[in-house]
This record gives sequence, structure tokens and C-alpha cells, in this order.
Amino acid sequence: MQPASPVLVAVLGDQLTPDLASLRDQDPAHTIVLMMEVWDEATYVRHHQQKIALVFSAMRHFTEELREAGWTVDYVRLTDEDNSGSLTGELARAIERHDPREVRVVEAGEWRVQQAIDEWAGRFACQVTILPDDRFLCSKAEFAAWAKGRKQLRMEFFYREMRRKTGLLMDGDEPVGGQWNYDSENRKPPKEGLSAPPRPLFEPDEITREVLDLVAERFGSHFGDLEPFHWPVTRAQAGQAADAFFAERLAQFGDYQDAMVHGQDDLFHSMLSTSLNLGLLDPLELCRRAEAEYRNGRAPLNAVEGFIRQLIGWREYVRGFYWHEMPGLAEANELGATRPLPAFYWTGETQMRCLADCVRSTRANAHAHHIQRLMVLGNFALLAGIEPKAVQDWYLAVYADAYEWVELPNVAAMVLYADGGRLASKPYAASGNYINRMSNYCSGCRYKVALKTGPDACPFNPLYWHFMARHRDRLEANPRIGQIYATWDRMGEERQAEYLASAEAFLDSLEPAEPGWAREP
Ligand code: FAD
Ligand code: DLZ
Ligand code: SF4
Repeated sequence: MQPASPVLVAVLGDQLTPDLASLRDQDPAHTIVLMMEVWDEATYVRHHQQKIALVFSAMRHFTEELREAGWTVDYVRLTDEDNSGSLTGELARAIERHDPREVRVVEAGEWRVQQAIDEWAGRFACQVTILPDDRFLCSKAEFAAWAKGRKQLRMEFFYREMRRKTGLLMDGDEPVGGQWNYDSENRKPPKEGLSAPPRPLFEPDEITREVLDLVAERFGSHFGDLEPFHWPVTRAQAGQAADAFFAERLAQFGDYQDAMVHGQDDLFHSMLSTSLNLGLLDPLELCRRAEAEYRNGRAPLNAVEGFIRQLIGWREYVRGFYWHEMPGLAEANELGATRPLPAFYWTGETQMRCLADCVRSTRANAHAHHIQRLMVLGNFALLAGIEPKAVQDWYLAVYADAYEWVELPNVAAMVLYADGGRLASKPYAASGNYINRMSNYCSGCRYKVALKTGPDACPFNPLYWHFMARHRDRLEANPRIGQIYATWDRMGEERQAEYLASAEAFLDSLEPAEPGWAREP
């Protein structure tokens, strides 16, 4: 008797979860798991070298984990002869090799990849089953139902639904502590000498070393330092990273969530986004652990609620928002921003100390923490009117945790207000004052944060007013920001002209980036 043809389960590079919907309930004896390192995924943007190494190493380690659990894995390496370079091409070759009766795959995290997957059923003779990614708490349909009829999609209301749904930090129907959100207690400026315990660093093993050599050879011209490489690449390492966070940093995460300290790249952040996005950690499990830390008296409510809000609030919300707003979100440019990305985003060569430090961390670690991404790198792009696509490409290329489903809503909607306010109630625009309050950057900067105009003024100061003035028509009616125009009007024409001239002189001095950093020219 002929053996029954197998089921072929395609597992994408960010689906490294043993309980993935496509693997669940399958019989390892009659299943072949297909994993594919392909050129297209490694180069659709020119990812930071550490990101490629992280994804390939985690994929290879996951293969080991699956094999130990009894699965047969057909693993395609980037360097395999005849590697076609695309996921669809490699699936076609695998279908020839295995003649499966069914191909199973969990929906992709990115629109671009999902478009390709949607063509598989028409292209291949066998049955193709596409399953929802239930590693997220909120399905696409659930988000769409919540969003229906709402003009603005505010995270806060979505978040409350997620709290009710999961029961996290709930006392019956009421939020623990009486408030849903302790954001106002997440904004302590850094005190002198603030430092956090170092996060665990994972030394490359043999598998990772081989990948690092491959990346150095094939992708050595991409942005970013490849080494030192310390990311968790296995579920066990990601678990250790989470343990260390809960034991050593969670308690202060809340107070210093928005703080920035020169040269202190992680502070009290969890540094778990890369593991979460690869599927090495389960967000709900992390939230339950965080809640236990609060209930056991080991971490305060502002820290635990803040952490849970990031995961079941922001993370779930931006994913829902992405699928709800695509493909238009990738093209949105409601503020009509057209300036090219300045070269310093890639080179780090700027005298603005805050930006130089954030680009340094980005280059060295393939990471910058949230407030650096939002209020330094993002705020500058917003105020300077940088073209959204260039900013989106930059963020997608430079961070080890970047996938379009999470990057794009944060960049286009939260940072650039390119969606015209579907996501954020107002643009996150700020002058140098904000950065000065929340960091120790300004004291060592060549620019003076106290100066408002002129060549020595902190460029954020005139840029802030330039932005407000050029978008007055749109922003004046916004109740959360419109009152600022009374201050602008009180300045008088002469002072206003000084602000605008200072901003323009600075903008004129910006050197645009050479093409080709983010995408192949
Ligand atoms: P922590 O501060 O410890 O937060 C805990 C977790 O909450 C994170 O690991 C992450 O999973 C989640 N989280 C926090 N904020 C957000 C948010 N705004 N959106 C979604 N999830 C959130 N995060 C990514 O994972 N990938 C990206 O490509 C990405 N791009 C961003 C671009 C911009 C412009 C901004 C403002 C934010 C972006 N973020 C992105 C969100 C956030 O900055 C990172 O998740 C965070 O810095 C990761 O570090 P951490 O794990 O130490 O986070
Ligand atoms: C990010 C990435 C990279 C660098 N390489 C691969 C790869 O070779 N094979 C793969 O399956 N996935 C890779 N990924 C992750 C994919 O781009 C990811 O599946 C999409 O971003 C989400 O749809
Ligand atoms: Fe940044 Fe301005 Fe402060 Fe310099 S003075 S570090 S440019 S905010």
C-alpha cells in the first residue's frame, strides 16, 4: 500500500511557536514542517544585520526544537543550491519534493506576505488551508467589529475591552485600583545617576556563529553592527530574559517608562519585543506573570498596569489597526510631508546629542526604546516634515523587532499623524523642553535647549513652531492642541518670523540621505 501523502506545514520566520495553529492537532508522523530562508524576506528592506541574524538563528534553533519533539522538518537554507529566493518559489519546490495532500499555513504578519499566500490556493493543486494567527488575543474580525462605526480608534477603549476579556488586573467588573490606566504615573524624569541592572546577554552558540558568518558575508553592507550579538534566539533564552526582567526591572518599569539616559540603552524596559514578535514568548503568559508580581506585592500597580497596557493594549491594538487600515495606511500622507530623510538617521552624524545617541543605540543594538523612537527620532521626523515612506522604511529596516504590522501603525499613525488622526488624538509634537525634562541629553549638547531661535538654539524649538504654524488650518480646531495658537499669536509677527527663519535655516542645512540604505536602489 502506498503511504498516505503528507501534510506540509509552512512555518514563517516569525511563527516560531510550537503550539502554532497550523501545527496544533497535526500528527508528526504524517506531517512535514517546511521552513525557508529566502533572499526576498531578507532583503525586502535592507534589514539591520542583527535582525537577519536573529531571524535565521531563531529559525534554525526552532527547527532543532521541533525535531527533538518528533517533527520532520524540511529546512531550506539561504545558501542551498536552487533556492529560488521567495517563499512561494520554495513552497513550489517543496510540493514537488513531498507531493502533499494539503498545505497548511498560519496567516502572515505582513500584508505583503499575505498577498503572496493568498495566491497559493489558485496556484497549487493540493488543498491550501490558511489559519488565523491566534497567538494574538484579538482576532482581525473582533477588531473590525470593535472599530465599526467609530470615527476615531482610540487605544484606551480597546484596551478596556481587552482587560475585561482577559480578566487581567480586574476586581470583578472594575479595574484593580479603581483606574484603568496609570499612564500619568509612567513619566518620572530620570534622576541623577539613574541606572538599571543589565539585562542578560546571550553568547552566540555554534548555530548562531554560523549564521553570523553568513550574514557578514551576504549582508555585510546593510546598516548596523552585526556584533556583539546578544539576542535570545531560543524559547529557553527568551524565558530567561523574561525572568530577569520580572525579578530585576519590572518594579521600576512604570516610573521610568518615558525616561532617557545618555548611553543607557535599555533602562528598565523589558527588551522582550524581539522574542514576542518571533513567537518565542506568549504575551498573555507574560501579562499573567506581571499581574502575579503585583498581587504578591513585588511590583507596584503603575509598573504592572503599564506593562500589561503595552502588551494587551498597544501591541494588540496596533496589530488590529494595521489590518483594519491596510493597504491605505502604507500610502497615507495627510500632512503632505515631502522632505527627504536626513543622512544622520543612517550615519548618526549630527550635533543634536539626543538624536546622535538614539541612532548610535539603533546601530549598535538594532534597538532603541519606545520614547527614543517616539519623542526623539519620531518627533524630529514629524516636525521636519519627512516623507512618510522614507521614515517607514527606516524604522522597518533598523530595528530587530520590526515587522510591518507593528512598525507601520506606530510610524505612520502615531509618530507622523499621516492617517490624519485615526489613531492618535493629536500629533505627538514636542519642543526641546520635553526632551530636556525626560532625559539628560541636553546638558552635553552643542545646542542650547533654553534658546528658542538662532544658530545655537535647540533645533526642536523653532521646528516645533514651524510645524504648528504650517499645520494651523488642520490643528487649530483640535481641542487637545488648538489652544497653543493663542501663545503663537501673542508672540507677534517679528518673533514669529524669527522662529520660522530659524527653523528654515536649520532645515536647509540638512543633508539628505543617499538612496539605497533602506531598499536596493
Ligand atoms: P517595553 O517597553 O518593555 O514594552 C513591553 C512590550 O510592549 C514590548 O516588548 C512590545 O511588545 C509592547 N509594546 C510597547 N509599546 C508598543 C507599541 N507602541 N506598539 C506595539 N507594541 C508595543 N515595536 C515592535 O515590536 N516593533 C516595531 O517595529 C516597532 N516600531 C516602533 C516604531 C515607533 C515609531 C514607535 C514609537 C514604537 C515602535 N514599537 C515597535 C513599539 C515599542 O517602541 C517597542 O515595542 C519597544 O521599544 C520594544 O522594547 P521593549 O521590548 O523593551 O519594550
Ligand atoms: C524577517 C525575515 C527574514 C529576514 N527572513 C525570513 C526568511 O528567510 N524566511 C521567512 O520565512 N521569514 C523571514 N523573515 C520574517 C518574514 O519576513 C515574516 O514572515 C513576515 O515579516 C511576516 O509576514
Ligand atoms: Fe536634543 Fe535639543 Fe537637547 Fe540638543 S538641546 S539634546 S538637540 S533636545
